[in-house]
Amino acid sequence: MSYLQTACNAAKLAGKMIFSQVSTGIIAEKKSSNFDVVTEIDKRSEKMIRDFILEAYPKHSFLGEEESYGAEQPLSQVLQDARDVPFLWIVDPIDGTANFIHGILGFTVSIALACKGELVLGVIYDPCRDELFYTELGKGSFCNGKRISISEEEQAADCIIATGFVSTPAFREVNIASMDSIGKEFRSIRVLGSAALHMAYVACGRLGAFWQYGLSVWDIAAGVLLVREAGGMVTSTKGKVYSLSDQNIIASNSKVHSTVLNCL
Ligand code: 2AM
Ligand code: CA
Repeated sequence: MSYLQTACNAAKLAGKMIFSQVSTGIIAEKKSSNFDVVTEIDKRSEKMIRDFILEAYPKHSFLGEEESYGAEQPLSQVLQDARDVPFLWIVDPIDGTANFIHGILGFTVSIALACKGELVLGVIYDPCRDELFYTELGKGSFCNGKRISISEEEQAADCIIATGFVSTPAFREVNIASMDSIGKEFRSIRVLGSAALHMAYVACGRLGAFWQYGLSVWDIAAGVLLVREAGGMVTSTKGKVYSLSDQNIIASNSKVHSTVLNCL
């Protein structure tokens, strides 16, 4: 089985399990604060994906949001060392955990593979619409077997842009502040609750752009390659080419990128 097929199968397996658990009374556990929550389903999903991938490739490295890092090394170190790691799987077992907890249908599974620090594969599965987005470096982006590409709109006023709020108060504040200027330029703003879903929607042209402060690598790694391979652009909010340790990002159809950049 190819790496891509393995990632797609793992994402679908976990995604269907998550979807079967919506509104079944799953309890949220607090992580760092009331805003930062996790459920047993996040952990079950991560274990399913980790077992699936590591069974196929026992020598590969695995970085998951919930349980697979942090014990020995801080995340910043893991990302700094990533350029020496031949195969690093970067996994968000549920992106949009808050939606999942509240019974709102907006969550995804996100799986990326980085080889020596370079993103080579990305899969985002939305079990709510049964949409499987996937890409490989140099091969374009796809959704459910069809090639996808970014929107052709040149003007921000013709595009919908999305954003989101992480659990860290300082990042929320700066994100909210930036909505004022962005809201004046774009047709409308959406907050769907999953950064990975936003990235997938930029890649397939439903959104013209997405920006957010305070993200982690597992939220966006798959989406970064998906957007790039669909013809779009991903940078930090300072306009630098995305690197795995960037937390503040803009993803767009390229044409409206500078408008977002100038608003921040
Ligand atoms: P999560 O559901 O996996 O927590 C919501 O706007 C988006 O921000 C989701 O992708 C959510 O991922 C992410 N998010 C929320 N809190 C975060 C945090 N403290 N660090 C990184 N990403 C976060
Ligand atoms: Ca996440």
